[in-house]
Amino acid sequence: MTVPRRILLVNGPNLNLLGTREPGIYGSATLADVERITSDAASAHGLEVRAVQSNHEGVLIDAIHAAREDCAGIVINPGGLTHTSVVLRDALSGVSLPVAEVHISNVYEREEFRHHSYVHDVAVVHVIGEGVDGYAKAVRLLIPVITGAADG
Ligand code: CA2
Repeated sequence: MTVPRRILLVNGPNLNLLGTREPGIYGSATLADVERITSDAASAHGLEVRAVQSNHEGVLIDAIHAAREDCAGIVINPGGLTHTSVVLRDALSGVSLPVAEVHISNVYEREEFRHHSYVHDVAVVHVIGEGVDGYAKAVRLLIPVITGAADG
């Protein structure tokens, strides 16, 4: 079977507020900017991006399940669900696609409750605290995993 040339980009709850509040933590880029940055990085490697953002956990789970059909990997910033959601973790491990976990802020330099990620050990790539450019880095690091190349 040929590998689909598509990546699913998932942004979790409240990330639709990017660029409107808390610029000191998250910068001034918007969710649209994040989606463009990710698409540009993917298209440089001949891949397209399907982007989903939702404030509803079930919508994210359904999008992850659907990715089984036509995506080669997942780039996800689960937002606050990172620190709370076994359900999201189970969905990611259940689809058996390579996962890149992204956080815009450095969660390890913030409150202790942000230090634990339920997603961490189901992801093969982690980009933490590199701002919105971290999404492009996540794509670049995910490509060799998707293609099976030794490095990227
Ligand atoms: O640093 C990240 O990317 C986070 O995943 C963002 C989450 C937070 O709960 C995680 O601990 C770290 C929060 C997303 C909310 O984004 C906002 C953006 C602008 C204004 C308000 C919230």
